[in-house]
Amino acid sequence: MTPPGVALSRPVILAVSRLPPFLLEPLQAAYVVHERLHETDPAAFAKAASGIRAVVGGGESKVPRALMDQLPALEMVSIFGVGYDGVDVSTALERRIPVTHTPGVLNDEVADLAIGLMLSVARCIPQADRYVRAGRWASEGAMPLSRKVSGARLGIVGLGRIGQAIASRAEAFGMSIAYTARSAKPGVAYSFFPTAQALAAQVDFLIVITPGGAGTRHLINAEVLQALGPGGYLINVARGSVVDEAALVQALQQGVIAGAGLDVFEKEPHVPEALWALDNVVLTPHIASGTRQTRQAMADLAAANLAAHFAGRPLLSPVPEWG
Ligand code: NAP
Ligand code: 8YV
Repeated sequence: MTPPGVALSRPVILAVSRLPPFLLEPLQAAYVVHERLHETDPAAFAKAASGIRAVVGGGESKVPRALMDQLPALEMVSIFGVGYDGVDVSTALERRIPVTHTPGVLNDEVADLAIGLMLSVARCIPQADRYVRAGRWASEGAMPLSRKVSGARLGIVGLGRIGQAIASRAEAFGMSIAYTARSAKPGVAYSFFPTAQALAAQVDFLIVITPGGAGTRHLINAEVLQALGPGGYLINVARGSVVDEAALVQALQQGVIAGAGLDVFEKEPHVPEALWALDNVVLTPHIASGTRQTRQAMADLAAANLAAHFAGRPLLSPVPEWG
């Protein structure tokens, strides 16, 4: 058993989101972990706050200035995810608090789901499943025909780590690939378009995989959807904030685009009921990295960043703003 004195000397950390047991348990062995105390028990949080030295949370976590201001001893933020748009990085940088994330280890998984959503919505796989279960095959006969994916034109919004993993999968489907990003990528053979709208006008499928946050808010708006057109499909595996959800609902309802595959939403876990009602959309609850294997790899990296910090070793994967 750990002697009480040793237990007291463990660094105190705050988990700002619900963590899986394979991350929470190793953290509890090394640290005193307050699980979402700031939300569940503000009075206890007020007492504990001055001793909290690190914050840990998933990619959707909110770590605003208001929270950091209550944590005078905060030394680092470790995000269990690659996206960190919920973290006020400028405040962290001002206070010389490093922020780490988990890039790379989830590329395959997120790319797989992007392709899965594209196939699902184009080939109507969930709709077909519902058709069989409802007995409609027997009573109504064959389903309406769907849309071919192989050989079609794919546009990728954000050709970073995950965007490139999506592109290499799409190559195997014989798709022609084009992309937009903040800048053209040297040495990349895919066609570059300077805006999402110009890209959308040239493709059948538009997959969005940029970071969230102020720089990409509503990058996919009514004009982009108009450019994608009545034969086009939108897939969003980035962040809900990147797509103007009200404009998307309207575009789907009015046939401005053909369909959408969505893993992320503006107000998670709330998905507009207007989307539930539409048969030309496939909806998943932010599961793109959600396999046991990949979440374990993310957990290991998030924990290793914390361990490196408290051992005075270099961080494994600080966010790019950290330099
Ligand atoms: P990354 O390597 O940093 O790539 C991001 C790409 O987005 C880069 O090509 C970047 O362009 C582009 N981009 C950034 N701002 C843009 C803008 N304003 N307009 C157009 N393109 C822009 O990131 P990653 O590892 O691929 O991850 C991307 C994002 O996916 C994460 O930040 C996260 O939000 C999301 N994600 C979601 C899930 C999920 O569960 N659904 C899982 C993992 C990740 P430049 O190269 O020109 O800078
Ligand atoms: C996870 C994510 O859902 O990596 C990201 O940015 O959004 C996802 O991988 C999340 O990090 C787990 O909480």
